[in-house]
Amino acid sequence: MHYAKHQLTEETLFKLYKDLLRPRMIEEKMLVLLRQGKISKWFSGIGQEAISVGVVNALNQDEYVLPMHRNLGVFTTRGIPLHRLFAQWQGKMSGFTKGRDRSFHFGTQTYKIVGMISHLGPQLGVADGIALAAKLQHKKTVTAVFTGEGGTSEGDFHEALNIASVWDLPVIFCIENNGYGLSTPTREQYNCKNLVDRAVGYGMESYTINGNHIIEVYTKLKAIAEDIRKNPRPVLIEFKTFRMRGHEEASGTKYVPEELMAEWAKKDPIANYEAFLLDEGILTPEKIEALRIEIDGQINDHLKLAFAEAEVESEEAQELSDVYAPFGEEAIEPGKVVERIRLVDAISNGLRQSMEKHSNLVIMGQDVADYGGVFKITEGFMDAFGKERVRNTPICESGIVSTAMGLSINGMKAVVEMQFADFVSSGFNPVVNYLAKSHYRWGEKADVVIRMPCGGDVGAGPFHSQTNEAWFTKTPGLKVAYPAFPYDAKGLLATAVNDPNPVLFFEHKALYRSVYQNVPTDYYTLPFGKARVLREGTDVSIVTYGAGVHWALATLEKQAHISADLIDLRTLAPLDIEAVYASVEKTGKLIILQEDSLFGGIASDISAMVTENRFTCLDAPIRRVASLETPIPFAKNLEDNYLPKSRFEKALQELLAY
Ligand SMILES: Cc1ncc(C[n+]2csc(CCOP(=O)(O)OP(=O)(O)O)c2C)c(N)n1
Repeated sequence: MHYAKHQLTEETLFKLYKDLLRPRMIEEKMLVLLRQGKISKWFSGIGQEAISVGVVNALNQDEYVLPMHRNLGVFTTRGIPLHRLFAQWQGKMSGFTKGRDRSFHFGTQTYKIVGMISHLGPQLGVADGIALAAKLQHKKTVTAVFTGEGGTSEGDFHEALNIASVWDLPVIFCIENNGYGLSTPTREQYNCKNLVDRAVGYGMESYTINGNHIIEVYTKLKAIAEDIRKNPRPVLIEFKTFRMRGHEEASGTKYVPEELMAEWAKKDPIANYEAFLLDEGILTPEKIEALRIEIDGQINDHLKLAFAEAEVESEEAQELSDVYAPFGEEAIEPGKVVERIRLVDAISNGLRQSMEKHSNLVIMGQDVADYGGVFKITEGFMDAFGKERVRNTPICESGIVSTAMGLSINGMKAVVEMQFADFVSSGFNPVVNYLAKSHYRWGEKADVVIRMPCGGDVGAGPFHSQTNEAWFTKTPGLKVAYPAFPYDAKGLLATAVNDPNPVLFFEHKALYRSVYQNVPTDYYTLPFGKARVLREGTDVSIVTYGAGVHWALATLEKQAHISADLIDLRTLAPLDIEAVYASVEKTGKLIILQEDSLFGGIASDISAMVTENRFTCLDAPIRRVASLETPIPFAKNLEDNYLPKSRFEKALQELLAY
């Protein structure tokens, strides 16, 4: 490998060497500890250090970097105290995740590092969001994100690059092509010659860089970063390198041909650079020895600190309290002036007022800008708030949910409109794995609301009618709202936007234009976790939400003699189970009506909780009434039979007669 000084100062050349040596020496130590059984899993970046070190040195300290599992050099070059890294790997308290996640799965705002989740790909979209926030705030910064060549096969890679290109986001996408993804060689991973060739398809600039050559990595990245700061745009870089050890230490490298190993061993980024610095007289054997002793001393001192630290203690209350970011907002009372509007208007109105209140709020979704969204909720928003804050997105739910997370990390708020709730399945991974787990894992909020136009009775078939709230109520870390009335929808949406936690906000399409109410015109909020008792009675408790509320109301109107409590849950996570208990204590009978098919829905859990906690109050078995265990069908007769509204009245009468 040929090196030249490239007008770099001796100081810089020496710093780069020191930055390379530190992760190498830490790794060598870790491999010893691993053999001794003192640490668990280890993903080695030996031989790839020049990429992490070169990239981080080319960035400013206030610019975000999103590393993967082989980028120890990112963490050490950013100057994280080693004992905190060691504590993190040992699952100890002074790490970054209170023992809740392992290895490099953490972020830190102090060092502007956002670590990966295991699923690899979402990371790339998060970088888009961070860069978008920087661009909207007129910060002239770049964001660098890493992926292996294996990770480029994920849809998230395509989505993130496409978004960044369409939106001119200042992101440096760094592919570390190290020959293997676990045991899979590149020829089985992709079928193009070079991965950078894909940049053409995204309309993006690209570079191939020798990833084992620190001066090449550093000088090229520095020039690229400086240029992007002035002229924001994404760049794709393929670093050619090689993975010198197994995927993780236990899995070995039997499948890697020996010649390949030998060939790449000759290209070691540290040995070659060291030889160059020795030639140039910048290093001497004595200087190297002294530096090694210094780093070795640091590693040992910091290891001692980490080993001396006690194991984390498990405190149930503490664990539960960290699932959500703190949010104890006082409700803002509604004003006296009202107007009679539909559910769809109330949501639009509430969202508009949130946009006025929060200048850092961005709305993203398919066709939400000029077109106003397919349900017209954001009609006129683009004119009022501009195209930067009301953003049409390409069709890429996963990439956009990840982008929303990135906006939140970089100080903004996001509302994402799913065109139909059904399509959230294409963005499911970042919702349940990134947003939901972020605060519990590393204390980072996910200030994102996902609006979910949902529900059946609209003749729209299996892919435009689902009510999929149970996919999310199952997942700790998410909040779920499901209003049935305009008044609730407006106030709960305002709260959802204020809440720094991720909220799935369900809006029933069949109610959008059929339910009217007097709704206060001014801004107000309503608290989550508070059900509303709509009717009071003595003989039975009816618990429901969404369209179910209106079906139950219609039934009670028809059967005026029935004396029932009717409870509208309004939010499902948090769930106001106390309201249900209080009602059951009074009536002794409980029927739960849900639009979703029966198995695994919220009705089952409410039934279980009441059985476990209020069994002695019950005078009859609890009834659950729900849709059939089929996908939701299209034809009117089929859909009518699928939905539970025709079965509810009979079930209610049977329960009363019990
Ligand atoms: C969605 C998902 N699928 C599979 C895995 C298992 N897995 C973890 S890392 C990895 C290989 C990644 O290869 P590459 O992106 O090239 O990075 P490298 O490990 O080579 O640095 C695999 C298959 C995962 N973590 N997430």
